[in-house]
Amino acid sequence: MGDLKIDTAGSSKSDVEPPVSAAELKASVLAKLTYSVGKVPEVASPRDWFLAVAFATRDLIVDRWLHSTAEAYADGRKRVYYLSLEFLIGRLLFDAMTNLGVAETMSEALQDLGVNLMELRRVEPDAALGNGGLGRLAACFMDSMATLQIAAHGYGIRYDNGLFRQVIRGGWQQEVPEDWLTNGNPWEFERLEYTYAIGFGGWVEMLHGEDERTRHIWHPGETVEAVGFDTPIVGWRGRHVNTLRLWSARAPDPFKLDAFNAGDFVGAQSDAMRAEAISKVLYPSDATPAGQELRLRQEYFFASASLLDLVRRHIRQHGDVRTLGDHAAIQLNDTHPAIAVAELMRILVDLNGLEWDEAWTVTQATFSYTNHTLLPEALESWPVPLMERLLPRHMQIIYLINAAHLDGARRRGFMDPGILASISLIDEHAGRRVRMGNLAFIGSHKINGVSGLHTDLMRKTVFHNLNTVYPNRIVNKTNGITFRRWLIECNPGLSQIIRSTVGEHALENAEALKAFAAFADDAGVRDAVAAARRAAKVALARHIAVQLGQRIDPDSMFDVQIKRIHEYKRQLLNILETVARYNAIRANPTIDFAPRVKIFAGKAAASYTQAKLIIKLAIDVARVVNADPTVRGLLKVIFLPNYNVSLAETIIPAVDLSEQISTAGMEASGTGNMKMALNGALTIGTLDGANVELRDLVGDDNIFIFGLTASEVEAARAQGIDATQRIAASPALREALDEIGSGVFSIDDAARYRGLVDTLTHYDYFMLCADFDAYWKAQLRADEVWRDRVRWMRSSIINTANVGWFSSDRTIAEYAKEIWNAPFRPLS
Ligand code: 26V
Repeated sequence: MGDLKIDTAGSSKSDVEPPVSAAELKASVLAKLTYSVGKVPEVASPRDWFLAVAFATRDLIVDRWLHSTAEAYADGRKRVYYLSLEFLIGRLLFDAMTNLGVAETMSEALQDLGVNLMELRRVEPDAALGNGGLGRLAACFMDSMATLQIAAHGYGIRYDNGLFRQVIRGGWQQEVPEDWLTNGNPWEFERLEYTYAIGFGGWVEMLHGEDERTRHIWHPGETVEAVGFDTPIVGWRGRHVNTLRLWSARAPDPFKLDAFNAGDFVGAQSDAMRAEAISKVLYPSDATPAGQELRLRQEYFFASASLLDLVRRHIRQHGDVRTLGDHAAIQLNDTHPAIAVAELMRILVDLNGLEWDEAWTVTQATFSYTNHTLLPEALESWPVPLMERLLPRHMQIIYLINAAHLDGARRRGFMDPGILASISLIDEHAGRRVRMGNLAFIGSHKINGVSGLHTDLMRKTVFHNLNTVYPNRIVNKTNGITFRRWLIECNPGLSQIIRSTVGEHALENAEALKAFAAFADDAGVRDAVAAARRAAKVALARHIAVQLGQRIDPDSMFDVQIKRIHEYKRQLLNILETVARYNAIRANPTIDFAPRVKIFAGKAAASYTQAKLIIKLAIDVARVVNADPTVRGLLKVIFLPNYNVSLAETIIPAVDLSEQISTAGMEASGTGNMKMALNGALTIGTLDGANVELRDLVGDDNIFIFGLTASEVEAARAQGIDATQRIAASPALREALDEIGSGVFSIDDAARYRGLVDTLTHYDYFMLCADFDAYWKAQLRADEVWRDRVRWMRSSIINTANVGWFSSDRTIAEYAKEIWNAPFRPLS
């Protein structure tokens, strides 16, 4: 299968079309400004210009898009459907222009009009339809699938409001709704023709026909319409364009006219509001039963609409629903779309009349599932009563799937009630619940983890028994990132150096980046890389000055931890080290620490109190450290608010030291680690997630690895997680904890962190105390290497050169070959 390639030689749009000129682009932008935005240049605002440029860019995409769509129909190549509740895309303008290869020409065209493209870029709001790693991975995969010319469709929800905006008030995180659609979205096309009726509730009728078969007819009590909105996703050099189809919820009746006429204006619209709430907001709080129900409604809404749409496409093209698995692969991005397994069975059996066994074969051949976390609190399950009420037919189908699954296991000799209980789709422990992970697993032919270690742990822990009953279904697909956004677009300086040393092809085919390692010993290249890094650091320093009014020295080491705030990611360990460093600097006037700026950014889930307290602590520590003259420029602490894709693009090229310090065994992969290493940062990290592969790629000399391994964490937890003795044995840790706990950093509320310190002392589940000394020593090693500028820059270049394997093009090629059996065109 690996060699199955699409022969599109000569038919790629960019190979046959002449490149567009600056004069043509200028004319196109002006025409868009006039006829689509309705403005003249003299009065056009930056937003008007943004829209005009986006529309002009979109025109360059549309022909290629139609061409790609027609080509996929014509050659009948297998299609890939990526189902994800999250697509964390960020901005599209510069990304589309770069992939099309028109960024420079456009910049020239705009200069003529007195418009600066680099400033215009920043006018676009981020499409923040995701929480973090999982959603960003989906966006990187969309880019790589288009680049490898896979006939892929992304399916998700068009949230009116994406991830909240984080504002810091008095040092505390507050969540503000984010409104990316307020000023219109130039990239999307509403497809009213692709509207599906999605049912909820109601009852199931059984019809006994003459052929001895019982037919089931679901009569939903409520119907919501799913309306498709398409965004084109442009691959490298515009050779192929795929579609991201996001569903928006619409009520069949906008309001009840009789109620409205009777003066009940609010009541007249209440049904519509309930229906439309489905696509209102990303990840509503699931702390309440109502919130939980909305989340399940979101999951079924988008899974059903996507399946109805892709089955319609399949039948139109291939005639027979039985061949679905030959022509379509559906990837479930985590368990969020797992209800699709039951929905496809319903579509096949109830709507298309297939026999149960036949339908199950099609279902398993079509689906595969990616697991993204082992954290027990993140493993989805739904109360049976809720499922019965909201999706009565699906609950019946789940029981039938479960019966066949457990019978099959018994027939194959698995009689142990403990094993059978653990592989069942129904968890009987805490009230009866449907386990979505088990449903996704047994409905799929392949299940994958997202790094070598994570996949190993999946086999040993959550899916241990399922892996015994269904061996060889679990495979590893280590995550990747798109080098288009995360190198070429965000780091033009480094990209230019790679172009002029290794050649343009190193930016196309990531494997060719390896040749850059030879330049680690070239003083001229090292100086050039150092200069590009400094420019990126100056740009970040400027951003920080504007945002926070803080001045930082671009010649300091930028020591950066950017990611969601979570206890297992251990921002708190980093803060403890910061406090210990602060103490050491004050206690020792001649200490030879490298001057550092510690930079933190990340959002805490709205209901995650402990994570919010950690943000507050980082900001409290920053206030004290930054105001203390005895620090002598050796330490600054910055918390940058509202971390998002665009802020990441500004920060990442400026990172010297990348903090990847999760408790071993807990971070499934991480992808920020890959982005920062690619941009030349050295990593300080544990042997967790894809850090393991990162160390293998760059070598021990070019990374600072420390701390307990995953198996050591397991053993240490078994010994007990009281850290009293460990703290007593580590003076630096003890002092830091005493200060934090006694209010040195919170004189306005001395008790603020007492509980936090108590927990660390007696319930050190995340092994902060256990790893503190090792982390401290690793940080001292980083100081030492930093002082040797040649050595640091050598390592930096080797990091960039050796992480080509982390390209999501490699990841997607592996999925295509080993999971989807789908053709693709490798980059040459
Ligand atoms: C979800 C939740 C939801 C409820 C409360 C706690 C909690 C904690 C973690 C999660 C994570 C959900 C899945 C996820 O985003 N996983 C991330 O996936 C990335 C892409 O594979 C991977 O790089 C990250 O390591 C992994 O955390």
